[in-house]
Amino acid sequence: MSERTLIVVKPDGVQRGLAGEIISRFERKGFKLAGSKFMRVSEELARKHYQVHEGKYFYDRLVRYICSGPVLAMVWEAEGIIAMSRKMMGATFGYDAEPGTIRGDYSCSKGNNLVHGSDSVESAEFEIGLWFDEGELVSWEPANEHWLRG
Ligand code: DAT
Ligand code: MG
Repeated sequence: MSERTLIVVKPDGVQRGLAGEIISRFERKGFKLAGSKFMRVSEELARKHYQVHEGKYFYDRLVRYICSGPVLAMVWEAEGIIAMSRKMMGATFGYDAEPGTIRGDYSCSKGNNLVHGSDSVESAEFEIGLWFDEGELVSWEPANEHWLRG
């Protein structure tokens, strides 16, 4: 069963010119892009996106950070993508993340950790619905599908 996840290159990732690198890692892994948009995040969207963190001491800072510059929001698709993409992103704080992961290779910060990825099927469904209209998502068959799966 194919699974979808929301991946967002956060403002620091965009400003540091790492959007292409992040796309490239997911593309080379064999994930399928289902949608993308370069956008500014409204405070309303940020607050909903991070609603599970409401009340925590870093919630307001988190909302300010995600709204602080443009982001690249994407939906990627593959069987098991949520667990795989979380591994590829690395631990939450850049200074904890293992080398070889996106955060481990490019971030030594706590909060400026370059990338967001949904962490469960439920959060992926909620987040994709929040960030994308169904009409913005594309269903397609990559020509190399046969070589990637099985
Ligand atoms: P992740 O982004 O790995 O899913 P999360 O959902 O627990 O991590 O938290 C969302 C973001 O909030 C995370 O990318 C960085 C920030 N954050 C999490 N815990 C924090 C803390 N204890 N202090 C400061 N920022 C924190
Ligand atoms: Mg999270």
